[in-house]
Amino acid sequence: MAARFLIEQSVIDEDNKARKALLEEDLDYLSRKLQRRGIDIEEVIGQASRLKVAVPSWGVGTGGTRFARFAGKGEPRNVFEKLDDCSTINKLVRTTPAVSLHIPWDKPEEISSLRDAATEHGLEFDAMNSNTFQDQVGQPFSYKYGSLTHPDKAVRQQAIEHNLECIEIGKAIGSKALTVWVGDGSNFAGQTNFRHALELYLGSLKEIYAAVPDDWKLFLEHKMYEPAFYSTVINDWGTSYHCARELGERAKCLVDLGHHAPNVNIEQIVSRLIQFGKLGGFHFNDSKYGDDDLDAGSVKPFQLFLIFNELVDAELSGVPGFSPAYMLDQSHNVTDPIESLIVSSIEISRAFVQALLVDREKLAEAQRTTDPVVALGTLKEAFVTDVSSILAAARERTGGAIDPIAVYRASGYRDHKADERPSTLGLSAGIV
Ligand code: RM4
Ligand code: MN
Ligand code: MN
Repeated sequence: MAARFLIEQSVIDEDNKARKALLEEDLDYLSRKLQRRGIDIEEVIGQASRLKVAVPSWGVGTGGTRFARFAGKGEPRNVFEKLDDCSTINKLVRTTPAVSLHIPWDKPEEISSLRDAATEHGLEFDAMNSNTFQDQVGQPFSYKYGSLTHPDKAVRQQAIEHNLECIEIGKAIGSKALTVWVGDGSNFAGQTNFRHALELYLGSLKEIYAAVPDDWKLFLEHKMYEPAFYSTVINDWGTSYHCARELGERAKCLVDLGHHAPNVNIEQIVSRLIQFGKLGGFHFNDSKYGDDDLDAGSVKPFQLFLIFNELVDAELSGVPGFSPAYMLDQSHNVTDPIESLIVSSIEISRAFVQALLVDREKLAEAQRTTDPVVALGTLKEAFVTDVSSILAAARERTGGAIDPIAVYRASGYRDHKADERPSTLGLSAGIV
């Protein structure tokens, strides 16, 4: 392979040196403020780098809408170039050491070369994602009218086999989970029978579940609508929960933040799934109207904080079996995807750290004494704390950049890639 430009550690270290003094000043100030609340800043900095979030391979390409896709410069053209980009993100933030692959988009010709590339970058593979929401070249049956819930057994079988193949690839690269999101549903009233479609789904999923290794998890991802606009088979967390229970212990529910109606109380859904032992993990993103796939924390940072408030509460209460998987799932239409993923991973860390700062005794007391003003005030006190210096320090101490975007831009990474990766992609629409 020809030499590829990658950001050297020394470049990060040099940039950090120039920013260190100001960071220390900010930390000093914040440390004194937190001390007043009985919080040790060192302890929080240590915790901050504990939370890891996986990056979706498809997120490093430029996304699009139903109308158009405006290709970016130097986009990755294959899974190896995607890994280069993912590794760049991780080098700068140090909280994204795993990549989630989508098959067949990321299907390698040789599995061993994929493993080697990941090892070279110090990356691991997170959940595998199957794709039965579009047809693949040379595939005998079409998914136009459904895949795992298609009325024709032959179509369902083809979709089941695709999922089994994803598991096989995953086993070979050290993945430990399969995420199944199906676009199956209907566009018109009467087009499908709701009960029958769900029965078919469960029948197909049982076959997939049987192939899921003992130390794996099977994530069921619900989504209210799109591409089916009238009804979707796995439309909400309740349906997802029912199916996960039917399937067994290894089956869990995955919450993609964009897959709910606007204004839905997602933090309460998260709490319910935790309580029922079925919270598998997340696809983080943000949205205004639907599955917008905008950057995490860009529209509703308070909601993201409230979700992490539930997660930290569950962890501190020692809920048995609580170990959700964290992943980003975004589509970057107007930004440099690497920058969006950097910023989003930082927003995830920010929400987590803010949630760590909640005075839980005070909150519990406010709940006992029925005092909503103090209850909300306690959450707000944590939410409005500017923890940027904690996040920067956590990055710097683990080898990342105090200012990742500045280092990334100064490195000229994107221009190097524009030279190295002449575009091979034609005109296309499509969300990813
Ligand atoms: C879906 C869903 C899935 C993702 C695809 C690309 O809306 O979020 O997780 O794999 O998009
Ligand atoms: Mn998703
Ligand atoms: Mn989605």
